[in-house]
Amino acid sequence: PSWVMHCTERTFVAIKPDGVHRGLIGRTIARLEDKGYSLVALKLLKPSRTLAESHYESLRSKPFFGDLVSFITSGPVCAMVWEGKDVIGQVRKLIGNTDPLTCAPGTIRGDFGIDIGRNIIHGSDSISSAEREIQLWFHSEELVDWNPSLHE
Ligand code: 3AN
Repeated sequence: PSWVMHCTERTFVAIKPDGVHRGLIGRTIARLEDKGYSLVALKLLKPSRTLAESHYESLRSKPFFGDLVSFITSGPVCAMVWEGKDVIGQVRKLIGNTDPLTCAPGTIRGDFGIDIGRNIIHGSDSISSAEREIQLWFHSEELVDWNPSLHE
């Protein structure tokens, strides 16, 4: 179908250890599916320090960097790649601002959190970070193509 042709943008989403421990994987996936996005990769892992430090590379100089890396490596993370029209920007809207206290109700952080250091979920903030983060967290064979015939 013609609509499949538009669904080429991809973003990296991770439910952080706080979100996993609180049982928010299912509800988070449901929100992104309900919006109309397709899951193209999914795994649960406890990230290594190296992976966490690379992921948050741009925040290395921040005072909270050490705590952030300790936190993200402290337990299971549900790493995903989602695909669809404008998925990077739309997922950021569904997630809400960095500080859950400033998020609108209805957003994931707005509905489920109060702490900036425990803000449940990560979503890539640009095309370049999405590409970088997808490569960092996944091997290309782990990404599923929903419509392989288009690329034959
Ligand atoms: P976002 O996750 O909304 O893209 P970033 O990239 O600025 O926000 O920050 C990455 C992560 O760093 C946040 N999700 C949050 O866990 C943590 N973080 C950001 N700012 C602070 C802060 N002021 N204090 C503690 N942790 C922070």
